[in-house]
Amino acid sequence: MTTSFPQTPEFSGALYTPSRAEVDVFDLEVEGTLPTGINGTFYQVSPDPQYPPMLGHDIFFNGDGLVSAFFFDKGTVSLRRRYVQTDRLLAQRREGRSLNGIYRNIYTNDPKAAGSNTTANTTVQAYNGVLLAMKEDALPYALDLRTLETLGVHDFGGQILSQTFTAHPKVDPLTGNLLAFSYEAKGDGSPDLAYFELAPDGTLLHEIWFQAPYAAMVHDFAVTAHHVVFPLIPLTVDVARMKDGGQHFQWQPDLPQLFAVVPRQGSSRDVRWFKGPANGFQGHTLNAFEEDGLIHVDMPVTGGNIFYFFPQADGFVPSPETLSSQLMRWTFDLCADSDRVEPVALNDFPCEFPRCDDRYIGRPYEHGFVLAFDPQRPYNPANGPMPFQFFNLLTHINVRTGKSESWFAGDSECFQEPIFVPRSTDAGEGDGYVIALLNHLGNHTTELLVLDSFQMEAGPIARIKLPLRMRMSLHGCWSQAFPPQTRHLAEE
Ligand code: V55
Ligand code: FE
Repeated sequence: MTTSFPQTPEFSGALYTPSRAEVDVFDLEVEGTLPTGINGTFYQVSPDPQYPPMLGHDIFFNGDGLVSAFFFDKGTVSLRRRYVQTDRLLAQRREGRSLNGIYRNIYTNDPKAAGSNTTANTTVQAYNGVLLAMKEDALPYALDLRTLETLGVHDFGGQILSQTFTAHPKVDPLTGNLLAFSYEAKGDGSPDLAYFELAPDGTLLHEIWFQAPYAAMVHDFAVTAHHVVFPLIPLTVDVARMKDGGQHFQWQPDLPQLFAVVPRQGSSRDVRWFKGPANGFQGHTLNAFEEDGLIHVDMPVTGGNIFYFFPQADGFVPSPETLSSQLMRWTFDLCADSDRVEPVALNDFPCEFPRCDDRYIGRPYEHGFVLAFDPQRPYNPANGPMPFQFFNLLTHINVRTGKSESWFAGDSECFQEPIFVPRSTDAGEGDGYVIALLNHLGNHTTELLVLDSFQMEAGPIARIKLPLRMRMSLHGCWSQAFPPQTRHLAEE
């Protein structure tokens, strides 16, 4: 190609310069001791644009989904990276350029763009023998768990009739069921939501369709033993604005943080709406559970619009220094008459990208793992302005005691979302390893770190060196869907 990426913060620097690298690296270099008991695959996905943006600028969330698989096998790790071969990617490759305009606005696309706008760039989840690559604007793509070959759009055997599907599904640890939802489920701007519960063998067990008071982003959700909770972020959708070339989402500072609480086995008649404070941004779910008739949902909440690329109507976006996401607990009482909820703080430092011990999803729990930011720690100004989503701490937080333990990686280092891997199948909650990518802003390198979950301050027990820089990513999963892990790369 003869065009180049713009030198904007979204496309430059150690975190955001596109990588575009589809690679196989057999037996990565490991520094330290990688426990031989870690066997399985860490899958994750990053938006990583195939081509420079058609309009000369773009946002991070609009990049093509590039999936990475780290295969852990008895003290060794190998890496495979492949793009999701979406219709959108294939159309671009045919034409040799980007064909898509602004994020989730098909009215700004080139006529040659694929009919489907999705990039499958937000998370990957192993389910029923395939790896699902997901973005909340469309149905998932299925990939082969081993080769990462794209198998095609996954409509769950025709059972899912929604146009969209969340990038934050959860697996119920008690049943293995996949719990998922759709918003804008009947297309751009539709206020329709749908909840889906699917058995491990792919059978749709139950679905609930209902409507929100208005179309708005529902990025993540929360599940408990008997309920699901849908946070409506005050980022609303307006198709007329989109047709005028405007953004899909607009921040509404006066709208409350809404929540729909729905019984998992219920119907649209059972939906209860709750209202939180205005001008707040509900972040990713750490975990949720019910106890003594109350439903608790734990998530970072930001006092304002953290998505600077989706401004409010008058164009205002708060400056990053004024925003801080704090871990909060929302408690819903279905017996109370009030529809008001006020969050209670669980910690006193900024954090996001929370993960729990997946074996405790939806159950009473205490251990969380988050990326955190300590503004008191040194930051090396030679790295330029602090990038979007800069996290200098990897932190274990006990939400019951409020105690936390962190590791600071250095003045030029940024973590990506961690995953938790239990030490053994019968290890207690939170007892195991925290695995996270670390980007070195100084020399543009990336490592995959392994920490002991209960000894965070001791730092990594193993550093897996990568021969390429990995772009900032979003989400992923730990899966033991197939053995063996590493050796197959050599056998192909
Ligand atoms: C998010 C990310 C997205 C998206 C919508 O992190 C929300 C939130 C990577 O794409 O499309
Ligand atoms: Fe997310």
